[in-house]
Amino acid sequence: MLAGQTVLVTGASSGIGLECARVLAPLGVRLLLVARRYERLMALAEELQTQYKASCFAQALDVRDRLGVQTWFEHLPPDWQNIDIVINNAGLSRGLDKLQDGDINDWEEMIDTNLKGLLYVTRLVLPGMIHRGRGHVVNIASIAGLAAYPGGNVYCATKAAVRILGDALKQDLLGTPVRVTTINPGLVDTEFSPVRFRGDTERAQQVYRGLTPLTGRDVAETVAFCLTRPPHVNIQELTLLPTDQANALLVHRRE
Ligand code: NDP
Ligand code: 8X3
Repeated sequence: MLAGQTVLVTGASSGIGLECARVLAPLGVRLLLVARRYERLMALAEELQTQYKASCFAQALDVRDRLGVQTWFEHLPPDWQNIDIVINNAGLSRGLDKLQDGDINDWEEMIDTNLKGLLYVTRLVLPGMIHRGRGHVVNIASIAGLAAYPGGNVYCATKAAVRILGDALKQDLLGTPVRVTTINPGLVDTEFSPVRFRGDTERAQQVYRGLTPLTGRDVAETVAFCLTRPPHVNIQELTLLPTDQANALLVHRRE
């Protein structure tokens, strides 16, 4: 069903994005892998080429760089230009400060990556999808966009924005075959927390203390499920959490 389709995965160098590539490679898709850490992308591409003979193209890209994203897209080799599926996954959080104590650089990094970067990429790939009559936009939002938690402020706002953008985009695309899916994961054990706490691994590990978090693969398999529904089925929004998590504020720790 997906064989031969070109899938763009943003933030493929780690965590959920990397696992999306691993889960989709055996399905015969062509993988366009982007993130800032090129060496990691190359290692992933080599792994998938060796293991599945997957067709992969890895490129360094900072989704915050509006001109860079435009130039990257315009210079894609012709056989990589027809993107059928985009997994807008690149994203991050920084800190857990109260808004009144927040670092505005952190806010800008989150807004520029999670929201503006997603918009830059999506704006470029959509016209081709509509023109070719085939496409699927998958946005990795978060349960942080369903309800805020203390110190989550700007990160939660970016994810709430991603959710409402998905809702808006579905309306704008109505009448086309292009599908839009928003995925809201709960706690996933990736580099997310080390990035949020800037390498403070002890603090990062506390996030998952006493519970079994989701893995990147759990989320990737959910993405693959959405992508492999028949063309008349659009999973509009899907929330998945660890069994020991009820929402962003309520977890059960077995300690
Ligand atoms: P990771 O930190 O493991 O992965 C984040 C990915 O985003 C990396 O590949 C990173 O690559 C990429 N990225 C970050 N900034 C940029 C940028 N400016 N340009 C391009 N790529 C970028 O975390 P996750 O896998 O957990 O995060 C993936 C998504 O899932 C994020 O949107 C996150 O908000 C969301 N999410 C995560 C949850 C969790 O608990 N882990 C729960 C709910 C949602 P590089 O640094 O090489 O650029
Ligand atoms: C990441 C999940 O709850 O740490 O989006 O914000 S949470």
